[in-house]
Formats: sequence, C-alpha cells, structure tokens
Amino acid sequence: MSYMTINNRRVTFTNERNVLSVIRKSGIDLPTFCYHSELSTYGACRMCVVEDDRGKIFASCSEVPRDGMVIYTNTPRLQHHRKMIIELLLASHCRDCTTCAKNGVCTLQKLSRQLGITDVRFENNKKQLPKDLSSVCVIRDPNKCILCGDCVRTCDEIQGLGILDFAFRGSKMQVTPAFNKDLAETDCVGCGQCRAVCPTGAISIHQNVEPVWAALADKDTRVVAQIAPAVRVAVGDKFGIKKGENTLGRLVAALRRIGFDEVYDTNFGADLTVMEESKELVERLESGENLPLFTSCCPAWVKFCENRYPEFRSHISTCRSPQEMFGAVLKEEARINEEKERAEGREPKKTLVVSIMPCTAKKAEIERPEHYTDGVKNVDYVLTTTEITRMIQEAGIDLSQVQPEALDMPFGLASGAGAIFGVTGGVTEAVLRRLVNSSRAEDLEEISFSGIRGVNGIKEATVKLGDREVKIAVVNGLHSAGELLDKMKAGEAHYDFVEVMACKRGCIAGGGQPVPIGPRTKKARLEGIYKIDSMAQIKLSNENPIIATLYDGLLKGKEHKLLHNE
Ligand code: HC0
Ligand code: SF4
Repeated sequence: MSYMTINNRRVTFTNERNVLSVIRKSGIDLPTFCYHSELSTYGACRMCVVEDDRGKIFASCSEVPRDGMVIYTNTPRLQHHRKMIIELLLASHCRDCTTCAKNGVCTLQKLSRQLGITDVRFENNKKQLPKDLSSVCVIRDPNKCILCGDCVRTCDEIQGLGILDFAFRGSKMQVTPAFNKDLAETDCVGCGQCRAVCPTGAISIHQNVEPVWAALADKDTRVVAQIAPAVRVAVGDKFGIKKGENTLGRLVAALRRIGFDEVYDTNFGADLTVMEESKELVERLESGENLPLFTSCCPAWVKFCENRYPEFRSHISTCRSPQEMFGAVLKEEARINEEKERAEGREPKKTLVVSIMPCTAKKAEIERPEHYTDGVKNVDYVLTTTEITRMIQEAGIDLSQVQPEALDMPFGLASGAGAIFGVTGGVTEAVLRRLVNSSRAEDLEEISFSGIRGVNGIKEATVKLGDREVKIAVVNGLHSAGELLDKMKAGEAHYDFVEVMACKRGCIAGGGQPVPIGPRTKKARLEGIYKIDSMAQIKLSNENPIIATLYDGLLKGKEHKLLHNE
C-alpha cells in the first residue's frame, strides 16, 4: 500500500488508475466533463487539474499515482483556472438553459453554479448550426456540444460503432457523424449511450410526451401502460428515493393519477418471451439449425447484427421482444372486446398502448414493420424513464409522497424470471430456469452461479440440459458483441445460445434512464433488480398462472402471429 498527501491529509492507495480516483476515494468530488471510469482517459477538459508542492499544475485524470505525492485540489490558481474554463465554454455555448432538455441535470450548468459564475465576459460569435432531428431515438444539438468527446469514446469503445467523431479544426471543431450525415442515415443503433454520458444538452432523448398527454385527455381513448423491468429501480432517482429501490407501486399510483386507464407489467411480457424463446432453443438444439440462437429483445443489438453481421441474421430469435409480445396481446384483447361492444350496439373506445422503458432504442423498435400485427401497431408510444419522470413532475406529483398501489390484473402478475430481464444475463437465466424447470433453491443457485451473472463484457457458461451440454455466451456492450461474432466467424468460438444486450450491465443503464448513471448507481439498480427476484414468490415464467390461462384462451392458435416475427 502507498500513500499521498491530499490537502494536508494522508491518503492511502493501492492500484487506483489515476490520481483523480485517489482524490475521489478520499471524499473530494473533483469536477470533470470528460472522465468516465469505463472509458479511456482523454484529459481534454482540464477541470480535474491539481497543484503539487512545487507549484506544478496537471490534470489528475492523466497522472499515475505515485508514493509520497503531495497535492492540493483547490488553490486560488486552480480556482481561477477552472472558472476560466467554464467561462470560455459558456462563451461559445447556446445558453437557452430554461428550455434545454438537460436543464437541471447538465454538468455545465451545475459547475457554473458551483463555481459561482454569474457573468460571461466573452461574446458568442459562433454560427448556430441546425439540430439533427432525424433519429426517433435521440436528438443531436451541435450548439450545445462542449467537445468533451464522451459520446465519441462511448460509441467507439463500448459500442464498437464509431458513428460520432471529431471533424474540422480550431473554433470550427464539431462532433458529428462522418460526412456530416444525419444520424438516421448512419449505422446508429439508437441505444442512447451517447446521451447517457453527454454532460450537456448536445445529445438528448427524442421525446414523445406531448402525444401521450393528448391521448390521456381524450375521453374516447383507453390508454394502457406497460412498465419495463429496469424502470422501477431508476424512476425514483429524481424524487430523492434511495438509488435502486423498487418504486413500482408508487409509479403505478402516479400513472393512474395522471390518467392512465390500466397499468401492467412488461415483466409479464418477459414471462411470455421465456416460454417462446425456450421452446425455440429446444427446437434448434434438436434440429441443429441456426445455432447459436441469438436473443432478440434488445433492438439496438438486433440492428447492430443486421447492419454489421448480416450473415448471422438467421440466428436471431423469431420471438418478438417482451414489450412487443405484450403489446400484440393487449391489442388483440382490445380488438376482441371492441367487436363485442360493436355487436351490442355500442361504440368502443380506441386502445393506445404506451410502454414505459429505460431505452431509447425501443422507440425505433415499435416503428419496425414486423412489429405491426394485421396492420395495427403493437405499441403506440415509448416513453423513457426520463420522460415519465417529466410527466409526473409536470402533474405536480412527488413520487416519494405517493402511496404505492398494485398493478392491474390479469397482466400485473409476473415471475422473478421476468424481473431479471433488466440486467445482463437475466434473459439467459430466465430461459434456463424454465428449461431446468425446478424452483428448488439449489437448482436456482446452480444456474445463477454458472457464470452468467456479473459485469464482464463476455461471460461464458456450460449448462447441462438433460444429457446435453449447452454452451452459452452472455454479452453486454456491442463492442464485446463484435468481438464474439468475429471469433465465431473465424471458427474460434462455438455456442448454442447467445444473449446480447447493447448497454453495459443491461437495461438498468439504458439510454433513457435518469442521469448521471455512475458506477454506484448501476450497482444499486443491479442489486435492486436481483432483490425483486429474490422477493418474488414465483421464480419460473412457466409457473406464472396467468401465462397458462393466456395460452389456453386468447393465445390459442395465435401464438405465432402474436408472439413471433417472420
Ligand atoms: Fe429491457 Fe426488455 S429487459 S429489453 O432492457 O427482453 O427497454 O427493462 O423492457 O422488451 O422485459 C428495455 C428493460 C425491457 C423488453 C423486457 C427484454
Ligand atoms: Fe435498450 Fe436494454 Fe438494449 Fe440498452 S440493453 S439498447 S436499454 S434494450
């Protein structure tokens, strides 16, 4: 163990990556725009500068900690330096904070306030550039970009896509897709991870709040909500609720208060997916065709595979994602009820399905032609956790003060297997539970300890199903997915089942979740999801009684039409 002196206090360190990590570990939150522990160090923003005992100033993110170092984090020179950086950034920034999508969660705004900047001495002569509104997932506003490069490195290093990069020089420098194309014209998969790390309003969520308010106000429309697994452990963030706490009951109550007619659980849709995907796996294992089976529930992954590895397309499961399966079931139920009402001479209400999701890519998923059934859209709108937070706040509701309420029945009952879809490895674990078909604690534990849990980019496991050994890979992050597919192409890796979620750690860190999403937040949300599972009385999707009722009733003869893509 080594030590350094920070602001006259002795601090020990072991294998911290840089001086900044040691400073943060000692309880001092040095500001940065461009440092993220999961990305390479860029050292561009210089906000994390420190001064040593010889008066040398350096960026703490780019300095390896050395035994005996003496550093100061808040000297007058450093204060001056940081204020100057903020002033210069603000000078070339479009400062319409009050109407900005990131108002209240913008790091530039926060640091301006924290450092007491009340005036900007320099004028903004920069030409205002048009916003890129082409993507249904995210919006890019180049006028708010501070060139920290967080989005560039996330898109390249975590997602292996490299859609965004620096272009032009000097004061004309911009972050943009190649050849200044619109995002919609690129291979962007809509995961929104660029938005999750963007410290300002340069990348924000494409919002669908207004049409949902209009539907809620329309007496002739029945508005049905479904809530995704990962939303419940994040929606409390902006209401002072403990990170990772399951806030589902409060969210249900709030949705009713703002006018939703029925509120259901996407975890139920996940139970349906488990039933279909496990059947498909068994069929493919028996026929030996199109192995490995790839999961299909993450639309960013599906698009990545289609764009970059089209030769593997036939491996993607034909199962619709949980939100789409559930949307199709809800619309079918509505269609049957509408027919009955018409036969009785009444004019039925129109049904609108709104998914509350952690994910920006889900906004693109619902637009895909295969997610229409008989010409009807399965899901009408996707609202991210961030958008539903805004609606709840707009309605003047404090989620922390709301009395929790239960979901509506029959689709408000889900298993623990459905809940764990929200984290990496969850889909695999749920499918294995169904195939092992045992809720004995030892069997459940054996699955969870097989190697499919954890945060590594690629996890591997071999599980015995009957007398067959099934080889599994669980991937999170598309860069890791690319690595795995390259190995498979080269014949260096062979699997039977591959789960891919585009976001690191899965949907809990989706691009539509409340920001910031630091390591502690991710950990709390992950633990929150596993806690929901451990508290669930029903652990297996096939033991959910509503699932059996549905297969015997509404789904009979329509399984393929409602639950699968061609
Ligand atoms: Fe996910 Fe899902 S787990 S993708 O991350 O499979 O968005 O939470 O809703 O559909 O269930 C997102 C989360 C979902 C779907 C489910 C899956
Ligand atoms: Fe969306 Fe989840 Fe995929 Fe991220 S991992 S893109 S949140 S579905």
